[in-house]
Amino acid sequence: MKIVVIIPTYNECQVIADLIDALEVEFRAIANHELAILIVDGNSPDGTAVAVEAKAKQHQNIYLIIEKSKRGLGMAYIDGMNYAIRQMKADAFIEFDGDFQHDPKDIKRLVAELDNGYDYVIGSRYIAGGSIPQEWAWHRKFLSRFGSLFIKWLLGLPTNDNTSGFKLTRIAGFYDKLPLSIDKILSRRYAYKIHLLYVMYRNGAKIKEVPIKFLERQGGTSKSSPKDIFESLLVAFVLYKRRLLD
Ligand SMILES: Nc1nc2c(ncn2[C@@H]2O[C@H](COP(=O)(O)OP(=O)(O)OP(=O)(O)O)[C@@H](O)[C@H]2O)c(=O)[nH]1
Ligand SMILES: [Mg+2]
Repeated sequence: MKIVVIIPTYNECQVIADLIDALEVEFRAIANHELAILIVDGNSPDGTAVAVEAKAKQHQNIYLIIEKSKRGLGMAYIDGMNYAIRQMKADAFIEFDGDFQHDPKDIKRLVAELDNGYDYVIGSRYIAGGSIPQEWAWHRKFLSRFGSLFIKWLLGLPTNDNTSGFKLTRIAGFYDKLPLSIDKILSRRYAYKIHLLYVMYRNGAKIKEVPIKFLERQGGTSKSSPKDIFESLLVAFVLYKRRLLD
């Protein structure tokens, strides 16, 4: 199968080259699939795209989309997902952060569950064996953990990590159901993740959580903001209302 690792970036030039190298090493251990990297850069002023272009000269499986400007995490992923499906003819895609918070070594564990027949594999911080960074302030730990629990309860989800950024999606059977356009997606930012998870679940995806250790950023600065928390709750309430009307 063709599996595309989609990485949105905004000012990640400190680590993106090392991250690509680490992914390429890991890909060699997944011999039964064809893996590619698709970077969706928000026109970073720090030269992230230049660093990616240099790596693309070394490896043939690196693709780069440069957006006109920073449009939000959700929009970057939607652009990437549409490109992976339509232009790259992907069978599955993986959502992956560009700051080393996700461990490239975990990719093969997600892919193994695709091979086991699962459609949606979540790198989960909130099952046995998973974790979040110890360095996080208590309020970030609290909001992340209880936000995820609240979303699970509100939407009747079977999953424990409902805001994870590290996920594998099988495309066959789900592409036409996914809200992959600006007029369908409920958030252009982080909260798009809750919308896609809910749609996969409601459309009968076989879901598997595998434990991951979510690491601390290796460089650069965070783009997450308190707005993402409010938007996540808003998206969850909109989905809850839709569920009542279904
Ligand atoms: N193209 C694009 N990439 C983005 C945008 N917002 C965030 N990113 C990238 O998406 C990934 C996740 O964003 P982060 O800022 O790391 O969010 P986070 O992991 O929740 O926050 P930290 O734990 O503080 O790093 C990183 O690779 C960012 O560079 C955006 O608007 N456009
Ligand atoms: Mg991050």
